[in-house]
Amino acid sequence: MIELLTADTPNGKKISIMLEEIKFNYKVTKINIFKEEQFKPEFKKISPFSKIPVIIDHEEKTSLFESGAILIYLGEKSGKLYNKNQRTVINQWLMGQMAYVGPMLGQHHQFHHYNPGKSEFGENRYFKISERIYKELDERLSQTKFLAGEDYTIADIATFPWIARHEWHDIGLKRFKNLTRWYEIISNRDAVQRGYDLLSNGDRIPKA
Ligand SMILES: N[C@@H](CCC(=O)N[C@@H](CS)C(=O)NCC(=O)O)C(=O)O
Repeated sequence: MIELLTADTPNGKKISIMLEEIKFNYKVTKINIFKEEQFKPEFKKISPFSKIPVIIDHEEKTSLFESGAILIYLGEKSGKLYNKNQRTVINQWLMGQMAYVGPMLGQHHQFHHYNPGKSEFGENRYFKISERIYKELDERLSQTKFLAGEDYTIADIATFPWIARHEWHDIGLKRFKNLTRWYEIISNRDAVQRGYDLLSNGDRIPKA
């Protein structure tokens, strides 16, 4: 059994979507990051940067932090969505999500969604970077069906919950037809819909 310690955020949803896709038995333990539960010593022991998500694999008596590392672990363990022959390509799109797409869109959330009017520089900078990310993903998806090629992989699972915040971004997902096609295909997967509703409170995937 896998225990997923998380909050209901894009990084958290990556893992519940993956667990639904590979049909692993799991339970969610909520970490309230607004009440600073991530800084409790028992959580810090398994998450040195005090961040969600974390998993505990009770069968293996092991725990993991960092969503990309968790996706790789679950992909290897299940033999699904992380095909051995495609790993070089999958890793690039996964690392690109971890190092660029997630952190930049995360900053855009901070300036544009949570704190508008506080910094014109921050708002403009991350709006432009986010728009550029939409364009870059759209360009890639004009060449391939999914990010790492013709198959749906952990690289798509890592990226999807961030694009699912498109209403916060105000960039206009529909302007990007390949990204929209990709978004709609993934949105329609049953496992993705179940995993998106991480805390079972009826959270639905926003339409494109
Ligand atoms: N690179 C990390 C980022 C995780 C992350 O930023 N988690 C946020 C929520 S989405 C968090 O735990 N924030 C609480 C904090 O930083 O105190 C991953 O992908 O796992």
